[in-house]
Amino acid sequence: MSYKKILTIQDISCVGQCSLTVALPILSACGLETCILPSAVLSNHTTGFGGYTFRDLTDDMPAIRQQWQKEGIRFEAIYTGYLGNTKQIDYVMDIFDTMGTSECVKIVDPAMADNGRLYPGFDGEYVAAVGRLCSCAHVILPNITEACLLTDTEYRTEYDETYIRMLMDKLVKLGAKTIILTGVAYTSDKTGVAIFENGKMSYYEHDRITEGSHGTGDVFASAFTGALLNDKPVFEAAKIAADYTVKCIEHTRKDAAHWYGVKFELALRDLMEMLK
Ligand code: PXL
Repeated sequence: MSYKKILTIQDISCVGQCSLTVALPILSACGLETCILPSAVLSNHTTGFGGYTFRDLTDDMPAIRQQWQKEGIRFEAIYTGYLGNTKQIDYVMDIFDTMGTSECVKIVDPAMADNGRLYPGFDGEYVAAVGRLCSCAHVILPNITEACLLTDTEYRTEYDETYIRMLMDKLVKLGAKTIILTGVAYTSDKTGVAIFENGKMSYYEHDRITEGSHGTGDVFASAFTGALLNDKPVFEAAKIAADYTVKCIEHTRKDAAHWYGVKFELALRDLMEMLK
């Protein structure tokens, strides 16, 4: 694998093991030069804590991009996660258009919702903007809640393959070539990832651990991106990311005080081994 430079755009939640504090170490462990563009700085993430501070960095984004452009900096991949507002999404689309190499891989995790609900602070206008961003991506990684919001589909907790195929067909119409739909569980003890690539759907199933799964979307998306840029095929990259995420949850599940994230650091060696 050649040494690649990737840009990841998401918030810094200072406490809570999500977004940049997860993406940066995971991508680095995958052997990638990882540049960051923080979309906001929060004291902690927005789910489960009693409150949070939020410093919006939207207005810094255009000047940072211009400076990079002056320096002739280009990225071989751009991966986005949690973004703060609709204006930021326009700036990110501009970065997609101007800051990638000719082969740049654009990966969008539409991190905005889970368990049937939007994260605090987001609304329908934001969902529509995330949909526009997804249409500019090569790969999108929604969970089922995000997929429903993006496609205006009723959210269900119980479903069959027909429902997942219908969601996938609607996601394809958004425009991304490759779709990784996470948290697809047909039984109570297993869950998995549905993958759409080159017109075909496949499914990777693994054990389902119900406790302690906050932030696993970011862990999965970062590990998937790291594996893909290590030249792993899409299905293999999704499998590696899923297996790594399960290991992270296993390290965390017995520690009730650690409800806000997963101990992803303890499984980084396993991830590096899986990439060999
Ligand atoms: O992708 C999870 C995430 C990232 N960043 C912030 C969040 C969340 C989920 O709650 O609040 C700020």
